[in-house]
Amino acid sequence: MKTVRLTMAQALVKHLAALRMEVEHLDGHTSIEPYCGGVFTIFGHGNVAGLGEALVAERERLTTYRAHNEQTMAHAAIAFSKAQFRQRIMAVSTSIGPGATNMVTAAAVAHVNRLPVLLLPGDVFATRRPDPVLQQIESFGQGDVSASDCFRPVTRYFDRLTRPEHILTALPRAIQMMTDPANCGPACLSLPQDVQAMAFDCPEDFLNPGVLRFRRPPADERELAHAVALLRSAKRPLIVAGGGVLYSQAWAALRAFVETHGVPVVESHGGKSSLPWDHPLNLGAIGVDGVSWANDMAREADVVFAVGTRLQDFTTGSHALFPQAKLLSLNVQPYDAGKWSGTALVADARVGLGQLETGLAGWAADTAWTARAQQQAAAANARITELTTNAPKDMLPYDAEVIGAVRDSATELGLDSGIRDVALCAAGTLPAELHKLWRASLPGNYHMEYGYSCMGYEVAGGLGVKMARPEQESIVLVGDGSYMMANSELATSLLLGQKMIVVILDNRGYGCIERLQIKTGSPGFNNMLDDCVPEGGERSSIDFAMHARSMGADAVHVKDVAELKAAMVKARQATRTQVIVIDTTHHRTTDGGCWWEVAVPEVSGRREVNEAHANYVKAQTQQRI
Ligand SMILES: Cc1ncc(C[n+]2csc(CCOP(=O)(O)OP(=O)(O)O)c2C)c(N)n1
Ligand SMILES: [Mg+2]
Repeated sequence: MKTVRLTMAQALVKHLAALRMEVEHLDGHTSIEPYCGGVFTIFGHGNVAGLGEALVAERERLTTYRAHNEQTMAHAAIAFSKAQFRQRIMAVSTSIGPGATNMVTAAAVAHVNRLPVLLLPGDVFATRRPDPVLQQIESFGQGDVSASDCFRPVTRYFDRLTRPEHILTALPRAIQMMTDPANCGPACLSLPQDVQAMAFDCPEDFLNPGVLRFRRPPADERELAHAVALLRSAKRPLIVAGGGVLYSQAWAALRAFVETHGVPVVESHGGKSSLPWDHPLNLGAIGVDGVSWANDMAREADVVFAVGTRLQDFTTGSHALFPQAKLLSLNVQPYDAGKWSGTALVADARVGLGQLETGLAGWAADTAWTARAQQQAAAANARITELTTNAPKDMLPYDAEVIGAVRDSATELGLDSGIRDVALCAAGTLPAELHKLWRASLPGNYHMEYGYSCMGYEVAGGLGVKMARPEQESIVLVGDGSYMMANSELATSLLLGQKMIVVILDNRGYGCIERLQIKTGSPGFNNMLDDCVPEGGERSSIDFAMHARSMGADAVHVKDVAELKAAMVKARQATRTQVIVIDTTHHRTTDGGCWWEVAVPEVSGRREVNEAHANYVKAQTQQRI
């Protein structure tokens, strides 16, 4: 066997640079692409000398990007992979200690959302010779614990490489996991700084890995037979499309299935854009953030066919939305397929939908059910136009109008927003409004991180989307609170020449949480900025446009929705990152969503809390248990 003398870091970087993936595109054609889209890194002690030396040597084959915060640069990497339906990744490298633990939240984001990212935190010396080094946490009771152990519960593969040749097993295992559709998630290879720099005899084969492919596991014959029997018994079936439809690129199979059998579709946050917004059988958003017409049909369905969804509480109304229905779950991951005593069909979504067809020949939903869904879907689109364009003028604009103006600004330029734009968000009032109201015509044009719903994902996520889909408009819609939590990758977007449009909705606080607080019986407290000024404090006055400008973006504060639309037209024509700020109200939202379980205190001196608790206990009786 031919070998070459390399440091562990050099072998790692050369392997990553050489990896190729067979990527499937939206139109179905495939091409061989670099698997790793680049490395985000902030250097410090623990990665600058070892990994840094290897990265600079390979910079022609594998690009290194500098960012401003470890958590958010990892968010950008995660968004990159989500926007490419998990087919490509980025790696993220940090120093030891705070650099590493800054990235733990991002690891959790990727873990919850089943998204691949290769995390490469630096670690303390394997030899322990200079201990304790700067930033070493020092456990009194466990000699082998370091800050990097925080990654264990939030990664799907964790390894600490204490010898250079460990890279030969650790890296292929991490990649195997990230390219396995069922187990896909974040991998963490923690790299002690001395080991990064140690040399070993690296087999040359390691530097020329084979082409990667996602596998598509078919269904088991017996599970398939049960699934067919269940669907054949259904008169009022409803498909819940989840993120798995997108990751499996099963949109054409889903469309064929629903059109053949007359089955209406509702979409989770993860699954939105599985069907075009104007498909006659697409009822739109289901659940807590759903629309009333979709939720009404969910309450009457006799079989809910969950395709590629984790069935989280926002989708199922904390399991109280469709307790009457029998559940069939098609999922590549048995953990998900087996949830809530449903009938499991473990398979790739696209393959599984295809396999069902033989057994379902001649079967269709009741014609009245299908017709009702079609009427609802048609009426829904008029309703959405109404909600997003015709708000009362006696108060500040609300999120729905902002969504309408952002969308319609494309029309002014003769563009189709549904095709052109990727709308991105993660937390606050906006996810519910976007879920209900955003119109996506192509898969992936709705990019919502609503697994971890991590404030601070937004601006960085917009950067990752632009890097993955340069031909599209990356539009970040973000609340003032989430923007304040993490915004520094705005500067990175300018540094890297990756244009995005950021629309900040400034309602002066944590609007959605205040509404939740009041709904659960408490007074508004500690959420809106004006309620949080102690004696001697100063009323908050953040100039978001000036803030964004200071980082290099073009930014304007618009006074109303008409100005917003005009600013959006200009922003679309610009080539560099644009920020538009608009004052909004948190007192107005669209309705339609179903109950969500939030625990209300059992005893309280407040009448409102007691009332909320009584309602809470009543709502719980509807839950599937
Ligand atoms: C990192 C993180 N911390 C806290 C929360 C809880 N949380 C969810 S939304 C929200 C407020 C968001 O405020 P803003 O972005 O201004 O949106 P608004 O609700 O005002 O529309 C908070 C505190 C969260 N989701 N993520
Ligand atoms: Mg706000």
